[in-house]
Amino acid sequence: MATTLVNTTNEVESPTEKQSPALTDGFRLVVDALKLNGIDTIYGVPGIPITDLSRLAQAEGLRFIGFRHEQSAAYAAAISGYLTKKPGICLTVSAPGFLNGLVGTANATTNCFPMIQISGSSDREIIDLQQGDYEELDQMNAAKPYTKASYRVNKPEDIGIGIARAIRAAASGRPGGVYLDLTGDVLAAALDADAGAKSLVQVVDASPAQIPASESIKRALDLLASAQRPLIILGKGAAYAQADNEIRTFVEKTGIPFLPMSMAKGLLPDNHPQSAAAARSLVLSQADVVMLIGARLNWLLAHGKAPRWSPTVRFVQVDIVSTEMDSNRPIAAPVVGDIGSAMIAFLEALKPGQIQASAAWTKAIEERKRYNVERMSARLNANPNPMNFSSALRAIRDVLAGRPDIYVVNEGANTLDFGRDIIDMYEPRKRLDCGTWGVMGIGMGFAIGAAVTTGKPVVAIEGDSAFGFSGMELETICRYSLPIVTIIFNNGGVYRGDDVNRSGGSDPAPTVLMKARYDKLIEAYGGTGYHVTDPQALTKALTESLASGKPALINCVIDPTAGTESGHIGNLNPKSQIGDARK
Ligand code: ADP
Ligand code: TZD
Repeated sequence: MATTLVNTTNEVESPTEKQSPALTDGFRLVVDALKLNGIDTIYGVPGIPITDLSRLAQAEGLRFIGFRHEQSAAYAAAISGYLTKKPGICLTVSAPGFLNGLVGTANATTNCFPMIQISGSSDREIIDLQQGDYEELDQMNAAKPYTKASYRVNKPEDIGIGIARAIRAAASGRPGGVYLDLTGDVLAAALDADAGAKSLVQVVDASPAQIPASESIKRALDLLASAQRPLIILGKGAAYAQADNEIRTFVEKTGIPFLPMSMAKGLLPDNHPQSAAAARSLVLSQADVVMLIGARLNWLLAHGKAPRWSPTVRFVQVDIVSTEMDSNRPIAAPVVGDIGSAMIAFLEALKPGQIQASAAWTKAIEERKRYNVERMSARLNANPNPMNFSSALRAIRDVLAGRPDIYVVNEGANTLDFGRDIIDMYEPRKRLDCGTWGVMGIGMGFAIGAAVTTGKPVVAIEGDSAFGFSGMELETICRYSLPIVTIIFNNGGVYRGDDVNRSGGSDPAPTVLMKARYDKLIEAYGGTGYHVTDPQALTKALTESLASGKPALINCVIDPTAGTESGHIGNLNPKSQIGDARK
């Protein structure tokens, strides 16, 4: 796309005369608007009509991270938004590229991560009359059901306001994925440079504090004070809020045991004495008052219902969205506001000694923790040959224990479930995983997003099936020389690798994959590959690759019979009412 910046008149001007107006265009206005709002990175895949936009962004000092598939680019943008509270930006081409990215944007909406997918789109007149344009799709309307907001810019002078609206929609209130459609015409259109500069909008306070009502704070504290067996559940909304000190002070001042949801692990360290993670079933079923901080009562918490929960449990819920209250169970003490403001208000209103966890409750939890840890330790310390999930994760856990700065990405079924339980986290927002949808394919995108955003090393612990969804991004990792170590738990299948074709035919069973040498893949891109079959070799490979700070992949061979169907959520598979559906 040629973009010329020329004077529009041929008149000769004297030096004292006003210069004829310089022009700008849509491409430049987009880059200027992003820069004005402090955005420094774009994740995307170039092509018609946004190739020049990616080039110009790079020329103007933005970092452009080019992916092999838009879905991973969107995951990277989303996790960057989660880590920074500033919307991550994903740039896609029209129709198929847009749809590829939309999965990641929808996942951001579901997980409450702020991101903006900006996509070029084809000729509006042709799209609207369905006359068959190149990559024709009514993208703005397609995006609506999956995003927090979906906008289209039709005039270059609206680019500034369009980007401002997108930023505010993504970051304010409950964060989410936002779609911004930029037509090819708008990108190419020229505008007087002064008018263009004036049209830009710098968003003031994109995510304003939302102070909860003081009555709601008092009601919640009174309820907690009346509890015999109180519990605090920390969700990824609490991690996102970056109110780490206030949350920790409240937990410690009240002495209430806490349970972190998977991405809230590390908000308080996993070895904190008040952590009830190792007594999860006990505390969920016996707590009489539960304070939810940035966690929804969705499937991940069994909807707050019996038998996992006490039928008489009462809830305090701290959330920025009022309609989250009473979603599954009645909420006795709703606290609607942002978690940072709410925790400050709680600490101000809390009277010394007002809330104390009873000694009997704390003792019961301690005893159950000890019992469960002992029971687990036998499995964890065993050395089966071939390795299983536990013995491999033990080796990884021990290396990572000395490196709390490292980001851990984790996906798979068993790899996820065992990984969550075995790998302790010591710092907030360091664990990034499949989240609310339990989606496979976030691995490489999250790893790249975390490494690019923070400059810190990342270890991605991946099921072999999970890895396959975004495996080509190894090339992206190597191209940008990112400090990412990918560990593949290779049991040769989805869940496990030993299923059989029930027809007796020669095709592999639906869940079976090749026990491939994934370490060779990264070697094709100049990274370092390791092939390990025992915990000692895994320890050595991980230690070595972290020390190198370079891209590496560890093909970690585990027992094909290790693992259970769907990991810990096998109960969600529909069971036929007329017998075994597999035959
Ligand atoms: P988890 O999966 O860890 O249980 P969820 O994603 O279900 O967590 O819940 C996160 C909740 O946090 C959402 O309901 C969201 O509205 C809320 N949330 C996100 N950011 C904030 C914030 N800054 N203040 C208050 N609530 C927030
Ligand atoms: N597709 C998408 C996008 N998300 C999904 N969650 C699935 C398919 C279904 N699925 C799971 O829920 S887990 C999983 C799939 C395909 C892979 C499990 O195998 P794995 O992990 O090798 O990644 P384990 O550790 O061997 O169980």
